[in-house]
Amino acid sequence: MVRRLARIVVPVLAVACSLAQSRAQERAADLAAPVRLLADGEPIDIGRLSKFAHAGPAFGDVDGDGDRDLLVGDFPGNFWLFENAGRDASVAYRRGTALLAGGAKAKVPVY
Ligand SMILES: [Ca+2]
Repeated sequence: MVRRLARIVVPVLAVACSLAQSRAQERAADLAAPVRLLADGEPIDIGRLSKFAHAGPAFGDVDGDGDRDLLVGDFPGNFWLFENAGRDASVAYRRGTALLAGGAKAKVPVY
């Protein structure tokens, strides 16, 4: 009896899991297409600033002028600031520069 029940339940569960996975993939497909951010009209490429291209971006008002700038941390522990010369609704990032802290390049030790 248990084997007969398992022959019915297992295929039903497999179909249910397959449908749930398909719906999850459909929802993921609803995301907007990625947008390449520009700085001074050129695509932002951390690989050009850092010898390692791994990047951790964050948005925040770094310079205190009321709009969100782009701050990117890289793998060696440096930070690159892309000042927003526009507004939050229509960003215009300037070319990336090293973030300074106390007059020196900000850096987080990486072990
Ligand atoms: Ca700002």
